[in-house]
Amino acid sequence: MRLFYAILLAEEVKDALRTQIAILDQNAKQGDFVRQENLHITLAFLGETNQVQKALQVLDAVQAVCFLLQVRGLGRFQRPEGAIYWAGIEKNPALFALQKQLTEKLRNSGFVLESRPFRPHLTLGRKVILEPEFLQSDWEHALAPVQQKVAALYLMKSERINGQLLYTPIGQKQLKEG
Ligand code: 2AM
Repeated sequence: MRLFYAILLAEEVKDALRTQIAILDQNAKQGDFVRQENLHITLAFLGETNQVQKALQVLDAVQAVCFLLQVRGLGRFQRPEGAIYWAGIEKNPALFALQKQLTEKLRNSGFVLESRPFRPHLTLGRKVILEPEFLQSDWEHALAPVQQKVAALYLMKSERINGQLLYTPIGQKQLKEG
């Protein structure tokens, strides 16, 4: 099973991002855009593993308090096959602490994780090539900051069904009220 740990988004945040994805989509020659229900922030990526019970135990062992998260800013990473477009996350010590705790627990349980630094983001589209006349800088300023409460962490299963990515929560850890 292909697994990752994620924070899921409030409807209000997803609505704001859907508008920005639609603008890109309407102006794209090419692109794989993230469907609204798939928008998420990854905290740790396990990839293909059969250690599902252990992954659920780690999720259950996480102890954290609910916190606020602000989505702010839009940007892109240029890639040879087309750009990755993303929405940014405002600097957030609680989010970094949660990611650190989770990845430490995973490593202590024997999972091997990538060692690249945590750069929280929301991927909006991949392999995107826009029409040359599209005003990139206008789009990058188009998102009003939106915030949400983070009250749970999820273990997600990732599948490709008929060419379409499907993410399903298979475990949920409620965070404590602060
Ligand atoms: P991305 O949005 O930046 O591509 C499911 O694939 C989730 O895991 C995505 O949020 C993806 O991030 C993240 N992820 C992190 N490392 C990954 C990797 N090596 N391969 C695929 N997805 C990865």
